Amino acid sequence: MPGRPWLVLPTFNEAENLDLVVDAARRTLASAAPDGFRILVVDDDSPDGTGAIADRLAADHPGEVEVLHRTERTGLGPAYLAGFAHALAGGAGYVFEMDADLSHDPADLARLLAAVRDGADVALGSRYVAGGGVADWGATRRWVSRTGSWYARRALGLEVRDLTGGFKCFRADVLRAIDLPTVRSHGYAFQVELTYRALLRGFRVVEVPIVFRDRERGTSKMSWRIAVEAAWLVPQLRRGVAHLRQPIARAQDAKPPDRIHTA
Ligand SMILES: Nc1nc2c(ncn2[C@@H]2O[C@H](COP(=O)(O)OP(=O)(O)OP(=O)(O)O)[C@@H](O)[C@H]2O)c(=O)[nH]1
Ligand SMILES: [Mg+2]
Repeated sequence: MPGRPWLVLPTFNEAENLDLVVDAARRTLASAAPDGFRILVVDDDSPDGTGAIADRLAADHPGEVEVLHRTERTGLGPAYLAGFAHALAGGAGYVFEMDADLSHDPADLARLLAAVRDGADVALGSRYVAGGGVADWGATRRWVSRTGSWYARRALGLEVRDLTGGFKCFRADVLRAIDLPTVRSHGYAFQVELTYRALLRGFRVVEVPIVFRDRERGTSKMSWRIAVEAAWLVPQLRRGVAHLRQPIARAQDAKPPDRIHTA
C-alpha cells in the first residue's frame, strides 16, 4: 500500500492566510485520505510571524500538521526541495505542492489525488485546459503567464498546457526518480523543471482543470526577477537534465517498463 499523502506548503509572510489554508486543506484531506495525511509548512523565517502560527497549528493538530523552519529565505524551489526530502524521509506515498495564499483552492486537492490514484504519476492543476482558468487577473498578467507556458512548451517540446503552475500531486516514486539534488531553479522555472524531469523519465503526467484566484490577503512574491530567471533557465534545461533521459527501466528507482509513457 502506498504511503500517506503529504501536502508541502511553502510560506513567506502568509500570516493572514495560513489558518484558513490549513483548515481547508485538513477538511479536504480528512475525507480524501481517511487513513491519514500530513501537512508540512515550510517557512523561511517570515518576518510577519507565519512561523509561530504554523507552530500553533502543529501543536493543535499533532500528527496532521508539522513545520519545517528554515533560517534563510532562499526562494520557492529550495523550500520545496527541503519539504520533499522531509516528506520522503517521513514515508510519504504522495506529495502535493500548493500555494499558501488561497490562489489554489484546497478543495481541489481531492481531484489531484484522485487523478494520481487513477493511474497518473503526476497530476498538474491546470489553468489552460478545458474547465480551468484564472478568475481575476488583468490582461498583462494573463499574457505573461500564457506566454511563459507557451515559451516553455516550445523550448522543451512538450504537450503540457500549464507548465508554470504550482498546484501538483506527485507519486512519491517520481520525486525519488528525478534526481532532486541537481535541481537549481527557484521560481516558475522550478515548476517547469520538475514536470520536464518527470516527463523525461517516462512518467505519466495529466492535467486536472483548476481555477486560479488572485490572493485576497498578503503580498505577492512574484517578481520580474523570477520571470527573467524562467526565460533564461528554461532553454538550458534540455542540457541540464540530459542525464535523466536514460530508459526508466535502468533507473535506480525504476517502475516496471510496461508503465512507460511517452510524452
Ligand atoms: N518558504 C518560502 N515560501 C515562499 C517563498 N516565496 C514564495 N513563497 C510561497 O510560495 C507560494 C507562492 O508564492 P506567491 O507570493 O503567491 O507568488 P505567486 O503565486 O507567484 O504570485 P501571486 O500570484 O501574485 O500571489 C506562497 O505560499 C508563498 O508564501 C520563499 O522564498 N520561501
Ligand atoms: Mg500566489
